[in-house]
Amino acid sequence: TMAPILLNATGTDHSDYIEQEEVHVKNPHLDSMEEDILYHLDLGTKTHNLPAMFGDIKFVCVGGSANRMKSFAQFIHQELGLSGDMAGIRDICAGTDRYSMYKVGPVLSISHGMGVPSMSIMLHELIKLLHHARCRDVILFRIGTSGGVGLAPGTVVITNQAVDSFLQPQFEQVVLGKVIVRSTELDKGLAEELLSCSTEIPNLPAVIGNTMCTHDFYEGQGRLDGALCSFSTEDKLEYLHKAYDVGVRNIEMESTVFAAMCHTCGLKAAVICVTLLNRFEGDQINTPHEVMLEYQQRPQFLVSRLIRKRLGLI
Ligand code: R2B
Ligand code: URA
Repeated sequence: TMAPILLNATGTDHSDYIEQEEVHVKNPHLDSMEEDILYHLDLGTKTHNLPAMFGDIKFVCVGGSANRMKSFAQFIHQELGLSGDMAGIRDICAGTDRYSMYKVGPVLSISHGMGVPSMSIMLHELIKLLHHARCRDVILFRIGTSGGVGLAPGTVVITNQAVDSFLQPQFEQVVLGKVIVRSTELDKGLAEELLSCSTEIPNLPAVIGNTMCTHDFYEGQGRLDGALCSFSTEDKLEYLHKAYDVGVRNIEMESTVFAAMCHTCGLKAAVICVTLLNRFEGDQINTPHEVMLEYQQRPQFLVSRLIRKRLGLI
C-alpha cells in the first residue's frame, strides 16, 4: 500500500511501524524494477549479492565525516573483540567519493556528509540496501557533533525530539511543488537506554533533550560570524532562548530528515551528538584539536556500550 502524501505531524497513526522488524520501503514502484542501482553507494542488486553482503546487519551508525566513520569502524571492531586485522577494514563505497561505508560484524558504519540533502540521499539508498539485503530488527544511530544550547561543551545530547528551525517536531519537504510534512518521532525507549549507558561510563556527561536541525551552520543557526549576518546579538539570543524554552539543548543539521525517514520506514533510531561549544557563550569553535577529538569519541563510546549490551558481550 502507498503511504499517504500528508502524514500527521504527531505521527501517532504510524507509531505501530516502530514495532515491526522488517525494513519497510514505502515505494510501490520499487517492486516493478528489474534492477536497483544504489548510485551514490556504488552498489546494486544485479552487481552485488546484497543479502550475502549485508543480511546480518543489526546496527547502523551514521555520521557526517568519512574519517570519523572509519575510526568508528576500527573502534567497534576492537570493542566487539573481533579477530582479524583492523587494517583490513575497507571502504565498501570506495568506487564513489560521495560516502564511505565500513562493515564490522553486525555493525555498519557510514558517512552522510553535511546537511539534510546529503543525509537524505544516503538514507534513501541505505534503507533500500537494508530492504534488498532482507535485514531484520535493525537499529540506526546518528553519532555527530553539534552546538550546545545552555550546556557545558562536551556534553552529549541524546535527542528526545528533532525539531526544525520553526521549533516544530516535523520535517518538511517539497515534493512535486507541494510541501509534504513528516513526523520526526524517535524511539523513546532507545534514548533512555542510551542515557542509562552514559551513567556507566566515566567522564561522559549526557542529557536527553530536543535537537534543532537547521539548513545552515551560520545565519541558519543564529551565528554572528558568517560572511553574512542580517540580525543583532539581541535577536540571536532571543532565538536561542526561545529554543531553550521548548527543550532544545543542541543544534545540528541532519536530525529531522534522519528521524523522519527512519520513522516512516519502521526503523528504530536515535540521535546522539556531542556539543562542541555553548551557543549562549559564542559562535566560533576554538576548542583545541585534542579536546575536540576526545569529545567526538563520546557518542561512539555510548553507542558501543549499547551495542555490546544488546549482543550480550557485557
Ligand atoms: C554537525 O556538524 C556539521 C556542521 O559543522 C553538520 O553536519 C552537523 O550536523
Ligand atoms: N555542528 C553544527 O551544526 N553546529 C555547531 O555549532 C557545531 C557543530
